[in-house]
Amino acid sequence: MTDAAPMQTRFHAACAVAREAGFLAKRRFLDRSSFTIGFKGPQDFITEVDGEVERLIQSRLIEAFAGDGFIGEEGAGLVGSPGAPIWVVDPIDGTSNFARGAPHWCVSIACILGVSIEVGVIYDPMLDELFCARRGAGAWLNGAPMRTAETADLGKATIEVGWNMRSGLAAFMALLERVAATGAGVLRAGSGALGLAYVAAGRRDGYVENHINSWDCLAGNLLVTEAGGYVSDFLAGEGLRKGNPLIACAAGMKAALVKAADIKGLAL
Ligand code: LIP
Repeated sequence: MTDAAPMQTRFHAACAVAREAGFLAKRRFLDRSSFTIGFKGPQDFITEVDGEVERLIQSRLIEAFAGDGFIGEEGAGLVGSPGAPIWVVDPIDGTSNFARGAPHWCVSIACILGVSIEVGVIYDPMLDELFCARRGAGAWLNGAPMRTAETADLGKATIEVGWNMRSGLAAFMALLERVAATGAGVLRAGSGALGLAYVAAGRRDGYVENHINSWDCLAGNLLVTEAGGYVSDFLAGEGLRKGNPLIACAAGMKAALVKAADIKGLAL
């Protein structure tokens, strides 16, 4: 298929590829002897499955959309034609959960055009839940429309605070304390992409992190905005290549959560 394919075609292709990739990852997940566990850094888990799934996703999407660019968490990179869409992919988000046998991980596929997220697809094969969105066309969970929660009081909210070793323990603990001090329920579940999908589905009220990478969050960011929520300007500056801080939440949470989280370097 040429690069003239409209975004709607890319949306449907991304949904199909996310399912195929999720089925492969689930087979490996259930056969615990089919992979080994390594570390890219402190608490930064990696298995052979991450690369296997990423290569599958890249081959399917670039075969269908020759000329598109590709950025994968595990290193798959392809420079596309000038001005072409770029696929931004985390083959397994929640790798620490995947590695330890905890069924809270997903496949995350986004497609951007310039600084506009056009397609976002997150598939959780363990629950067979496909979260998807196309810019301007709404957000869907297994074919049903998604809306973020109506919560407007942090004291009644549930907020996920993402954790990674990139920002340091002190910054994480300070962010966690600021959010918890509002009376919100706080948790860290180990998959930023699923955390964002849950905000879009109204299961949680917000997701905050001092630093998150583009492949972890671009699909989820579109889900949240298309479900009526707020997302900070993640692609500002070097967000695509270097990551950025992130706040994503139900619309009624925005002012209070941005104030309470007080994340340095956040682009509103
Ligand atoms: C995940 C990210 C997130 C972080 C998680 C985990 P990965 O990425 O989505 O930034 O909070 O702990 O690191 O490494 O599982 O693909």
